[in-house]
Amino acid sequence: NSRYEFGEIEKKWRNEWEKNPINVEDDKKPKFYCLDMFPYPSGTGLHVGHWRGYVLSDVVSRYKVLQGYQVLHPMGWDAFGLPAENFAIKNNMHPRIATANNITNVKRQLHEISAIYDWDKEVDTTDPGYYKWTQWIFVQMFKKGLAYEKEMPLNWCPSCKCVLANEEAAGGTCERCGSTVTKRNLRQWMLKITAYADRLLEDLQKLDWSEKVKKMQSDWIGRSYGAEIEFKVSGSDKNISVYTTRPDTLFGCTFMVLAPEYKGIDDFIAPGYEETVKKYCFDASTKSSVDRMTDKEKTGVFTGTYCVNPVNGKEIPVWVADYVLADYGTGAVMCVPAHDERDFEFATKFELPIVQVIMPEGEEEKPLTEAYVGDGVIINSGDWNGMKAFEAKKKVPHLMEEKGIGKKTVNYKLRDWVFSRQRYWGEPIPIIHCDHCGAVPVPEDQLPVLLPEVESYKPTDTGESPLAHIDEWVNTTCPVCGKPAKRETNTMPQWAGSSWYFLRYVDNHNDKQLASMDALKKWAPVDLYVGGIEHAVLHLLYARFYTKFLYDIGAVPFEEPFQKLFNQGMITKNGGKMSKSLGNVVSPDELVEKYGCDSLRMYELFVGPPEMDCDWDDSGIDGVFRFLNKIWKMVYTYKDAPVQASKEEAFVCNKMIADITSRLEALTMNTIVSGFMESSNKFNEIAKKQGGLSKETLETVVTMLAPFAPHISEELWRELGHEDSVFAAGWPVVDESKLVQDTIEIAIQIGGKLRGTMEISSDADKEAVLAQAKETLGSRLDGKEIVKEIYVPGRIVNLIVK
Ligand code: ANZ
Ligand code: ZN
Repeated sequence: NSRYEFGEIEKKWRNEWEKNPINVEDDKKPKFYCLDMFPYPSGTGLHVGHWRGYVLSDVVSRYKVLQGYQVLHPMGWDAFGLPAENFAIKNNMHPRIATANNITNVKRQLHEISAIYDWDKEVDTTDPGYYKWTQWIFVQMFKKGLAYEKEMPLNWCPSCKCVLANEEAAGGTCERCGSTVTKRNLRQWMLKITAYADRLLEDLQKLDWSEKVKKMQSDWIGRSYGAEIEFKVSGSDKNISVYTTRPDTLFGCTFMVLAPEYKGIDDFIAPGYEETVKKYCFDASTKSSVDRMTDKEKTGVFTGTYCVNPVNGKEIPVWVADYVLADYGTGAVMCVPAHDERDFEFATKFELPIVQVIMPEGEEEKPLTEAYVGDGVIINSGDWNGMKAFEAKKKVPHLMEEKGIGKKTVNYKLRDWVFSRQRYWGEPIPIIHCDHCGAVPVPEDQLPVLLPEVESYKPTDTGESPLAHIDEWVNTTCPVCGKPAKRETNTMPQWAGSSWYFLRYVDNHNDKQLASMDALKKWAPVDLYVGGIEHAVLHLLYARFYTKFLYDIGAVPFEEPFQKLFNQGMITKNGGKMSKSLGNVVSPDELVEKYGCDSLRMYELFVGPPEMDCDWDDSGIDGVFRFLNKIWKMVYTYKDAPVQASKEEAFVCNKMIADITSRLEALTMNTIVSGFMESSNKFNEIAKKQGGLSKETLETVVTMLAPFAPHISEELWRELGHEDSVFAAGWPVVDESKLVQDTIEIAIQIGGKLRGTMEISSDADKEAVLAQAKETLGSRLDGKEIVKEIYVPGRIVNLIVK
């Protein structure tokens, strides 16, 4: 059969690989753990954008198999969460059933991609055998004091009726439904991720991740060094402590601002100011924190109180303004309008004094039209005058410490993780509330706490989950004292299950441990993690936190889960996101039907640099399809009458091995597809010249194509006379000697006088030799006109000039 019947071929080999897997566990081989971010099994299935990452990781997995690795390439389902629950509420279908249907469909699609997933390793976060361990981890955190309860004003989505983590409320709107987020006071479970802030920051250095993602994480953690300085309140024995990263500007502090929620603010409101200040504070509480920080016009009110700048004894007014946040630093700011943009705006609006204390070196003092935030020398600061600002920054905190009015401090932007949700479709938090014993963890031998059946999945307006209505589930006995007690009715956020799933794959059937040490040591950590950049701060930070915690309690033998991270760009349609609501989703199903899985796989890689966003255009797949047809024809044309490889053929073939291997290592997949296209054109030219191709060349092309287009490669490999799979062939290795082209040395003369020498390929023609000779001479030819060019083949170039 000499026609490329992709449909038949793909079906045949997929069946064969299912019977005889190409990737088998074999501890004599080195391991490679290649992980995809597992999908949420949505009702719409996968689109070509999802496939981009899955194809890339599958290509790497197959490449590693060819290189002789045992590869772990698992897949699973991040299946708790809101969409299934919202669907359940709308259609009154149990989320478990809707989720199971979706999984079936997405799994079918994944089969069609022919990724070498080991389905025996599948995990599903909603499976009790899985979430038992999600709950177990929570209990361990509780025992170590890392899970705790707190009453706090939280981001509340009035439409999802649910608390949101800061990460889910970025921009002041709900990440899922877009509603404006408000604040509400509720009891919550928190995870103390801040206890790991330093390690999460410092260990970033050890990781082979893009600088972009590392920076996003370090900005999110936001460690800054500064000082806390005490200001005495005039006419009172109280102090107000401020956090500043610029203690060098202390002489320029001309007023102070407190956050509206500042604890004990009432003590600092002078008689007659109560009404205006309290009204201002109330209004601020209804604004989102993002609005507060980004509002153009600064607002604020004077409290009537003054405090004393500790370095110059001057009295400065205390204001309240909502651009200062209560939960950062101390909630109070020493304002230096000359050197801070927000303070400058505020001082300008309310006509507060502006005193410059840092001056760019060598300049004269003149009135400021904006805050000067640069470096310089200290002025207007008593004893400190003449010091460099950066030196003062280091010295002042010590000075403050000596005088007993301050100390060096570190601050973080990172906050503890709000870990409870008032929803049904999540892992129950394994805690029992007892009037006598307080919050008690469910004993480990009673895990998992199963998610009970409910009548209605709707969350309630009281801020409780639907579980709160199931009396027979809620009422239980205290595991410590045996008296009546109540179960916690909050569930965990969707991030819980995805924070450790990569650990479970290595030993997913284990019912004694989340995974055995042996299995973890054998496979983990992950060698390559592929997924979208939208997870840069949420999932990827949580997963690192969980892993570090599990390392600390001896459950996991390493501290960082993902050695190398690759973030693929998004696939867009006419520049916009693909989404069901926009009706522009390209499903892989029809393309597979029309061109085959191999063409679609290669086209997914060909669309552009894999780390960049790319616009999808169906028509481009045709070119890839034609390329595969050409390969098919090339093999069929030359396979039965192989010739000895010429020097040129061997050169092109080894160059291809070298280029494609290095591009694969660098994951520049799009250039590989074009590289294949180029080499195959060259091979066809060479074949015409010499009347055929060598068997080595044909085998090399087919083997190297196998990770990308596995089915056609397997078929052609057998056509080349092999009994076993192409994936057992071994990855081709470059023969460096074939890459050395013979060169000769040629003398270059001007007017018969030796002016240099050059190396050039022995088969270069006269034209090429003369061109390189002129290039070598370079400026020596400036202003000269060449009147005659003489070439003594293989020996001398002589240029006669005027
Ligand atoms: C005086 C000063 C002078 C400041 C100057 C800056 C520039 P980072 O680097 O992000 O940590 N600040 C402190 N607590 C705050 C709060 N709760 N809400 C809003 N702003 C607050 O920022 C630290 C700086 O942000 C601190 O240093 C403080 O202003 C302000 F020329 O103190 B600075
Ligand atoms: Zn008790």
